[in-house]
Amino acid sequence: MQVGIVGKPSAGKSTLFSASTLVDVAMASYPFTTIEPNKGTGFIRVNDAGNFFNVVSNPKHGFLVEKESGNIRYVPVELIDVAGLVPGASEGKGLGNKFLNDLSQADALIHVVDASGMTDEEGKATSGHDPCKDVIFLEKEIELWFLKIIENNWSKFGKSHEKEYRKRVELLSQNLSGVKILENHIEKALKKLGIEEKSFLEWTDEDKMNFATECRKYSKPIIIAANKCDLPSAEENIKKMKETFPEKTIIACSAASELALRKATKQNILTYYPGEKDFELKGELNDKQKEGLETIRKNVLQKFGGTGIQESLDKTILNVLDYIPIFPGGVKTLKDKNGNTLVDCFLMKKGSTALDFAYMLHTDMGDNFIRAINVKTKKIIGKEYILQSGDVIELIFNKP
Ligand SMILES: Nc1nc2c(ncn2[C@@H]2O[C@H](COP(=O)(O)OP(=O)(O)OP(=O)(O)O)[C@@H](O)[C@H]2O)c(=O)[nH]1
Ligand SMILES: [Mg+2]
Repeated sequence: MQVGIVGKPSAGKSTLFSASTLVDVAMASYPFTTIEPNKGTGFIRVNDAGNFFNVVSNPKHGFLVEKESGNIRYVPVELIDVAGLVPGASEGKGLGNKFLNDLSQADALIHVVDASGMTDEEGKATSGHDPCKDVIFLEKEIELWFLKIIENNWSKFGKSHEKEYRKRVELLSQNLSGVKILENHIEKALKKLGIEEKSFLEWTDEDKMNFATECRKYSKPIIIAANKCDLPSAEENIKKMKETFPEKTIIACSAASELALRKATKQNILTYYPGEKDFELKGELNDKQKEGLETIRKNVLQKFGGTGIQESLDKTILNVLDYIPIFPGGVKTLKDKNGNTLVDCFLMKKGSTALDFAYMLHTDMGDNFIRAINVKTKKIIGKEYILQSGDVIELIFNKP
């Protein structure tokens, strides 16, 4: 699973990326600081299954934060930070298509918007820019990119009178799999537009554009990180964005604040867990450091209930993509052969079954599945059992 970080130049994409991954990357106030994409690992927060059993887990990937209210598990997800996108990118403006191709494998996008209105549509310093415009243009550019791919290949199958629905889905899927538009996305889009029965010859230009738009919604769903909320001009703009786009997920964010807190944690001058509403100072701090951190506390954490960065990642995976955490474990023991507890946590699409889980772990486990056990309830479950968030599952299968 991969999450793409997108937006116009200077919106704060690389700052958000660096805050989430602690990878050092170039960040600066001039447009097109990033050219080659940055890849790294971020983490989403889930309730650790060890809490149910009163044990402390030892994650093999990610990490655990022990808290009285319940331990929190940070599960890794791949992030990609790409070059800035300007209006006309799908026609080659700015860094154009190169940038777009870097996003091909993303399953969802975090759109970083400069909510302060202090940068224009090309990322240059200004004041009073309306960030609502950025929300619209970015989605349009991605949809135009998809439209271009559809149109480029249209001559290959667009003349065909293909009568069979399944064949048409297959052709479209071959056409669009390179940008991870899958068959189920295509089928949903066709159904939504009511053009399942139309042969390709009957498709109008409008059908093609609408189809690209629907494919974008299903294959690259977007949440909006309304960034730079630490700046005074952002508050009013964020309110306006939420009013203008009530159907969108819009989260007030300060990537710069999150980065400062994460760096200070690394330097051991404070205790802060990503996603928390507060931090604790420790060690020797000079006045300037103290003042900077107190400003973050007052202007961001207290005002918005956090920096929004962790929330953006969590919501992308858990709400927008609808994934749930599933833990392999056993009724006899939750430990692996090295004595470590609940070492793995996998993210599975809501609606996945016990059999899907077996296949995800190993083809042999799926092929030789006998039954499974819900370790929390100790009940036997069949292959059709629909997994629930936080389930601990023991698989019983014939050894091949
Ligand atoms: N005040 C404030 N400034 C921020 C925030 N996030 C990023 N910035 C600043 O915005 C500028 C651009 O940040 P980058 O992270 O380089 O932006 P980008 O979107 O990656 O830009 P390109 O790579 O050029 O597309 C830098 O000067 C950052 O310090 C924030 O939350 N608050
Ligand atoms: Mg950048």
